[in-house]
Amino acid sequence: LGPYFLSTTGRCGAIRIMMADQGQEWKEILIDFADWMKGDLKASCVFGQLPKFEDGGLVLYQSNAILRHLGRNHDAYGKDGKEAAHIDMMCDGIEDLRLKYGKMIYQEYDTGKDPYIKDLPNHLDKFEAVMAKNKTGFLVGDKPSFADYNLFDVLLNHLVLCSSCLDTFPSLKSFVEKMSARPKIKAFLDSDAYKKLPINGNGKQ
Ligand code: GTS
Repeated sequence: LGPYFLSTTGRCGAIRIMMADQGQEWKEILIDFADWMKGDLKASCVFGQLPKFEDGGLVLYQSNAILRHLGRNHDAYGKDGKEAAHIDMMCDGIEDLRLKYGKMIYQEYDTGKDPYIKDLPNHLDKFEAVMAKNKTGFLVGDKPSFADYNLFDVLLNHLVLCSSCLDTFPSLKSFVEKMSARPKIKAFLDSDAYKKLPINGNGKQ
């Protein structure tokens, strides 16, 4: 496995957390911004962006496609087509939140942070409802899917933005606590490899 990541947690957080929890070993190549700006790697990427992920002969771009690939390979994509469809749906909902978060961080942090935090419960309550309804501690089915790792990563980022953001969402709060306590995830979150990276490329969080 050989993912190329920009030197941030960014869109690679969920991929790393999932690989760690699934007991995978990977070699990662971190690209610092100065090297990225030289342009050669960017020009070689299908969509001109990282992450890039290599698994044997397979080369993949797009973080959600990479998560789906890991989901297929690690039995983390539901037990049947119906669960897989719901997992896809949840992943797309997480993507919508990730895009809103990225817009605030990269385009309007100074003026947009407070309104974003004020509006955040109107987004988190959707995930809370699904989590509470499923009752297993996961979004879909009774074990973690790639959407759970994706949600977990997004929630960790939001807890840095606003440490109280889950206080009114008991199912999400318990989900984060339980995911954080899974031994391989805990070891990864405690590692320098995780801690040394900023969440976002512009230093805002
Ligand atoms: N839809 C893409 C995905 O999900 O992989 C978006 C990828 C993306 O935004 N990549 C950023 C990038 O390459 C880095 S990160 O935000 O994922 O950390 N930025 C540099 C550039 O030149 O666009």
